[in-house]
Amino acid sequence: MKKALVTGVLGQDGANMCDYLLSIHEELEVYGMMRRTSNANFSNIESFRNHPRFHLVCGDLTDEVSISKLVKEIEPDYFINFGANSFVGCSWDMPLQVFDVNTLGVIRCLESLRKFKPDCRFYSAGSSEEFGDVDYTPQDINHPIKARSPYGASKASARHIVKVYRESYNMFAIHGILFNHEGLRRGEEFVTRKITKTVAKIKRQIDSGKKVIPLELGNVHAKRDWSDSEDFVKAVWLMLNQKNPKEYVLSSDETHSVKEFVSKAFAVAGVPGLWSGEGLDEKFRLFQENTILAQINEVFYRPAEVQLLYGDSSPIRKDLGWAPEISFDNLVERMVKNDLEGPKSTNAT
Ligand code: NDP
Ligand code: GDR
Repeated sequence: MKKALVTGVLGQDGANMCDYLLSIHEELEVYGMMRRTSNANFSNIESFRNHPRFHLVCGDLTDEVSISKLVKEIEPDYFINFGANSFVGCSWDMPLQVFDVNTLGVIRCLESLRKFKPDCRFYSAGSSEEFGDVDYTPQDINHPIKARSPYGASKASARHIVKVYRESYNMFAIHGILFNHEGLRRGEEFVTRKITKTVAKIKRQIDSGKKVIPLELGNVHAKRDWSDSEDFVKAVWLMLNQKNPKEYVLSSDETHSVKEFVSKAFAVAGVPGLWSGEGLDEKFRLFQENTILAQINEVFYRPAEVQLLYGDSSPIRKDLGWAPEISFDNLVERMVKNDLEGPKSTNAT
């Protein structure tokens, strides 16, 4: 039996990856690593937590002892590192913690593998945030590193160290670049989930004749290349199983503004609206009525912003035959419908 160790299992991608691996492989033991917290939220793994080939293990990317212990005990054939402080917005407030988890954490994984399981295949989750204030569009794997946040810089540093280990020790270690990806297991502080959850709440307020409490956002003009995480975990697995450790970009190859996401999400919920105004006065109002559905609150602005992300994933589509199945419209629809159904449905199936 082969073994895969996946960090960040209570988060979006870790849970989707374990779910996917358990569903496609009968000959794979899957170890999901969570960090110890006083009140952990297991909702993302409820659907497979009791699967006979799934094992929930504890470890922390900031603690070398815990990572080495797991590598020694499990002897994984695949190590998929989705664990991170993944929220760009908070990375200015805690840059040292972000580097400790996202950069030093990667070194701890690589060192443990180098010492105890050097033939293990390692995936490090790179980010389009490394491209920052982009030089050209669409961005491919050769785009220069121009990070705009401590988070982006931490991922760029991780990318360099993965390359160093790959070339120095001949390890199968890759840092594939992921553009934004969302879905039913998405954390609530990220803009897509914040929008879909609030849209569902507003729909309930309207239906029950209650006062509408508007959605509050920061920079609604930012453009992102949004995909579904369920498509991406399949591509990461393809990357890990190719002959040579080549790195790829994963993206939908489309770009949409936050404003567009908001309009679509309200439309899916049957609450059509229109944007008007500029800057801090920009508002999204219920069609032909004055009710404000969404407005700007500058507390959500960031010290430096990445205005435009738009990927080029043609190389992985051509070389490894990957093709995403969930379009931008499907993604918005799935997320809004899931949130309209209420809290019980936040466990993806
Ligand atoms: P999430 O925030 O949903 O999941 C990250 C997980 O990492 C959480 O479960 C978190 O634990 C865990 N974690 C945080 N700190 C530690 C630590 N010190 N030790 C062990 N685990 C820790 O992120 P995603 O699933 O969306 O992202 C997965 C990876 O992909 C991340 O590395 C992210 O930076 C990267 N990425 C994501 C993109 C996206 O759009 N989703 C795009 C590009 C890159 P807890 O649940 O306790 O908080
Ligand atoms: P991002 O995702 O920073 O791209 O990082 P996020 O959803 O947080 O922001 C996307 C864009 O929306 C703008 N925005 C807001 N964002 C949040 N969170 N809350 C708001 O109220 C709001 N209003 C406007 C942001 O300014 C930004 O421009 C995600 C994460 O998953 C990273 O881990 C990953 O590496 C990158 O995607 C690629």
